[in-house]
Amino acid sequence: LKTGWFSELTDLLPGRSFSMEVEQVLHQEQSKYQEILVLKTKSHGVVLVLDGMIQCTEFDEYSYQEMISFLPLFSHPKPQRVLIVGGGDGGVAREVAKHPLVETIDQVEIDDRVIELSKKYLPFMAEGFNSPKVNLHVADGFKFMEKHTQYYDVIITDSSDPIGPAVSLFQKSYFELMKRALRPGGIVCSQADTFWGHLKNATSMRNHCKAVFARAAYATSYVSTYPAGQIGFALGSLDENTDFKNPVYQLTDKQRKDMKLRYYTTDIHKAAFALPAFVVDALDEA
Ligand code: AAT
Repeated sequence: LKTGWFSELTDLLPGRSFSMEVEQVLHQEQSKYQEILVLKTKSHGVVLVLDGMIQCTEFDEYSYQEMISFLPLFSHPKPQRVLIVGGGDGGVAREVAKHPLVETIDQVEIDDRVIELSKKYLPFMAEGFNSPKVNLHVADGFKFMEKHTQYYDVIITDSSDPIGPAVSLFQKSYFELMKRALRPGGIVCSQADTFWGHLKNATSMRNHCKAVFARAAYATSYVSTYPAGQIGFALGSLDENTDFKNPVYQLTDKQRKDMKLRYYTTDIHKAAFALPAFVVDALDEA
């Protein structure tokens, strides 16, 4: 390896690696839950890395934060109470707070060090925490879910990968807890890995939704700095009339510009459910 480069080397991605040239290591520590690394890179601005995996880069973070937020929010007719699990950088809170019908946002992040470091080094994302709609809880998302019943309209799980503290958020029992925490008509959306090489994880997340909810779907997006440049989302709805492919709100160009959206459009929303043949077949068979 060239010196001065960060390489994503983890057991989750055997035999391959994505690298970026580092200008400065802004911060490095072992928190109670994970190894946190904040880098200033030549090509991607500030980058947050947890346990060796890239969580977000200044260059393309909006592609992920907007999609994980607006795929579920624009599929729900009245998303007033939203819960975000994970998302310690504040980027998803920033997006969710833009939705005019959202009244309250609870967020439960396990690691307060991610929150504090994001406020310091990723203020363009952590600005999400400044919204008066946001109530931040530092706790385990799985345990938080056990304590809530029939309360939320939308639950967004912006979790790190299924290793370390996030493992429980990929289990079927977590989807059952989310179902209980939703009001009638509620919708969930979870980070669901890439179908390139991790097809089993992707189908398993969609299957949890299918087993637990009246409607389930898998959507995809491009995120240039995530493994294989692609990440999926598992969506579930308590309402059997939910048609994820056709959002209940279609944004005009003016509306999306007013909301400062840089990735999400109504066309991108619809297209997110068009999947490659091998993925369609794997989901059919799963
Ligand atoms: N916004 C994109 C960044 C993330 S961060 C994921 C967050 O989930 C981290 O801050 C981590 O501390 C938090 N987290 C992990 N486990 C739990 C848990 N059990 N309860 C609450 N929060 C948790 C997502 C990046 C996706 C990467 C894709 N490769």
